[in-house]
Amino acid sequence: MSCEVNFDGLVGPTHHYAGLAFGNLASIGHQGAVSNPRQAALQGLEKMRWLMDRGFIQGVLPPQLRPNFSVLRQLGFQGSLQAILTQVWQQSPHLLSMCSSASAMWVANAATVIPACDNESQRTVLVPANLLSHFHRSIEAAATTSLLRYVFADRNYFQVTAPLPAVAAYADEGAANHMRIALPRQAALHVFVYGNDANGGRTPSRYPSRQTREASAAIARLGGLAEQQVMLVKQNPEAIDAGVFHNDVIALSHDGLLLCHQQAFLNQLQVLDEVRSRSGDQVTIVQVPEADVSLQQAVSSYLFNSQILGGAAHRVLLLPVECEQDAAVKRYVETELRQQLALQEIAYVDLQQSMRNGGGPACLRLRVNLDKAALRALKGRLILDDELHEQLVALVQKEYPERLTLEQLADWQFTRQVMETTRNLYRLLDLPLALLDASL
Ligand code: SUG
Repeated sequence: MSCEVNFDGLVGPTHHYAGLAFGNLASIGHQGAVSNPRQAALQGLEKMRWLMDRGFIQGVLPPQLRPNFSVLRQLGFQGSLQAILTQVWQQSPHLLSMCSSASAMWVANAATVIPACDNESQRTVLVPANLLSHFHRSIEAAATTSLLRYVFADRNYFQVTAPLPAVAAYADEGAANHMRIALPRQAALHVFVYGNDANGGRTPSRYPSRQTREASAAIARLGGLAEQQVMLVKQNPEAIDAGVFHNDVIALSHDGLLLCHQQAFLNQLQVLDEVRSRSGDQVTIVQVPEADVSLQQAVSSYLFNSQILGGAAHRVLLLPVECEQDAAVKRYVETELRQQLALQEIAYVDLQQSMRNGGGPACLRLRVNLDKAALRALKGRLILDDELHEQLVALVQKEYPERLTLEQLADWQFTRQVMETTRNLYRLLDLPLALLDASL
């Protein structure tokens, strides 16, 4: 019997607001705001604790080393780490900001995961995302691949592939554009959502699409999925233009449920008919009408970036607190969704620090289905218990800055402290410090 383990990305100590993600309205809207990395990490840890307290198995993934000196060297900066820092700050503060982004916290973009029970090899396949639509995110891929290869090293249970080729035709943003619909008497259906494809068709006009059909098809192949288990679905270009930069901002799946906004997909009625017929009518689809929650409200409240957890006996919905603050969204959740999703518990979580960069509850987690043996085969100390949670909170409280501006990123003493904090986290999580070499 396998169960879903949520691995949340721990926010790194360089979390800041640089307006780096064009098409992500929150990121652009908070450019230059002063961030609070300590609060950001504590908010994330509080969310993890909430799940753990309800009996869900909760994992944690560490931040990456920032700034990413390895990329700066690749771009021609030379000398000691301190010399590199000085040069890049003089020549391009923006580049330093990109290379210092804590964006690896949004682990829904770390990889796409195909559970062992869904494919022929009977191994969980993880395909690290190349994240190439934005420079600051593309530099995550190397360290993410090393980390996943270390944690999921046991070839009896796991296979971690290489990221897809880093060219626009294979732009891939991981699990954020993938939905798995579990079905009782047949193989799970995998819905891959993309924004554009080589054959043309409608594309967004304002904002970029971040996932291609070709990338999604390649991941389905790598995951060893049979053709009848795979659907490739195009995002609604209007949704992308309204700020839906990933599918998980407008739709989500859990077990046999699919929850989506009325405007999530192109040709939505046909898409949903096909989901129904492919699943032998065993899927529960809840479509949220524009009249109840507008596209704009979906984006500002992040309703669809919530997490549905648990089985039918105790189904829980965990939403960002922004959904509680929007009266229409709250009403819809507490009446319609409570009933249609048969929810036993609804809770709102404060992730404001991450939300200001466009990262809600679901962005911060990567779902991995694991049975007991596979769970035991994991390397590192990544499954949260009271002790680990306490230790992480203590480390964050002691070492994370409470206020961070761009200027501080250029300060050598600050950088040394941040690097030491990252090393301390790896020590606490029983991860080899050599994993940090990819960023040095
Ligand atoms: O890629 N924001 C991230 C948010 C990712 C959210 N993830 C999911 N939806 N799964 C992004 O747009 C902003 C960083 C900055 O502006 O400083 C950023 O990268």
